[in-house]
Amino acid sequence: MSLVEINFDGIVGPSHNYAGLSLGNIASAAHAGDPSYPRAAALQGLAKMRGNLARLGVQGFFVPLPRPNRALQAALALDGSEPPQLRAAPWSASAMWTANAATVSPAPDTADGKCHLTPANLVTMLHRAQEWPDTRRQLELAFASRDHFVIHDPVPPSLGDEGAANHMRLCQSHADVGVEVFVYGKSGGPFPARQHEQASRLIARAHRLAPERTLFIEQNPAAIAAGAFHNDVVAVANERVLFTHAEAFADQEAAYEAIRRAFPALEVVEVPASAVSLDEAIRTYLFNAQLLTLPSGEMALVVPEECRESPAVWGWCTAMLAGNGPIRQVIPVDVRQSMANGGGPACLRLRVVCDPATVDPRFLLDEAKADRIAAVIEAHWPEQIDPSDIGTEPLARSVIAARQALLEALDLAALG
Ligand code: SUG
Repeated sequence: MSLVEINFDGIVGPSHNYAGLSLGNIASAAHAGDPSYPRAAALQGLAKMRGNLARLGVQGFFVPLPRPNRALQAALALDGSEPPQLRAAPWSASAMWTANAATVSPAPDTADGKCHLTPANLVTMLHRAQEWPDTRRQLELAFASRDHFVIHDPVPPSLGDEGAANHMRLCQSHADVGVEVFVYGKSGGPFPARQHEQASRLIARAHRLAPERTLFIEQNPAAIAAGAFHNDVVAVANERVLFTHAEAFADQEAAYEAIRRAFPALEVVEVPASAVSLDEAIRTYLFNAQLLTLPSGEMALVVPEECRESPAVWGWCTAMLAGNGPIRQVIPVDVRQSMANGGGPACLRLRVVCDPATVDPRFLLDEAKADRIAAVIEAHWPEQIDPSDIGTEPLARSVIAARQALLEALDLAALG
């Protein structure tokens, strides 16, 4: 059995829109009420997937969830007098950010040698709390082999859990035993701390992780207050490397020490605030990057285009590449439609270390399938959604039909 890391990207749904739903997410608030471009958004995400497929030889995906969510619409007793945010919640395409779909503990880390997944309850935000039942159905289909995967119930409310966005794994190589680091928030100034410590601890127990290889670290409240609503906005790990802003954790030095005790080979690539301020890191999403191990063994950082446009961030990247660090390439990608809602390259993917032969092949991408997905998006995804379209029946019919066409093209009508 050959364990590799597979990135499962969320295909951006046909109802992608900017409703300003996420308190503490600066981009979401800044773009509230803007027109959105679902077709362009989905094609941007697909182009990122194609790039990583070419780089890594393997890429997975999840399909959009059913929207508008009729059950949530009914539960909200909508009659037109409600605020627009409430009307928009059942339409959210937020499941595209699959880093929030689940927390994943690969087989080498768990006591029973199976890969454990816990769907995130996302209870802090109404529009995200509706995701998990449909996400879970999809995980159960994609990872149906009970010999290899265990899918847990979500953490009970009101313990907030936002999934892999607050979870990092350090290891020599993906197939080796890893140290799992759970990052939780306690406070975030005016903004909610979405990941609760007891939710993280519960998941670690359920996944049967070894206590000596499991760490719980507090996120810097100042980072949350500056707009880092998930840890993956200020830090990312891959194999032995932790790429982090210097102000990511409540006690930065203690965090490094604790990780190093459990994983002595740790290499920290730290960006000081003097080079890139917390605000600039959050604006450009430098850390919401995919840190990939290429087949050559070199590491590449897939960053948003916004990083190249920032003199501070690009200056730091250029100097880093000129040095002798473990990250040898920086690859900008255009995911601007997702970025405008606070979702960068790393938000759009869930990492699962497993043998690809154990995954339902319908969720694995190849070039021919990418062409089929592109054709459906071009034919069916709305070109533009204006705020006044949200809640209307013509748009409901078109996004339902668009998703249905995709499910049929991918032989996934079972999720209809
Ligand atoms: O939960 N944005 C998402 C972005 C999630 C990013 N994920 C990670 N960092 N892993 C969120 O805040 C905005 C929706 C709106 O405003 O319409 C939104 O849900």
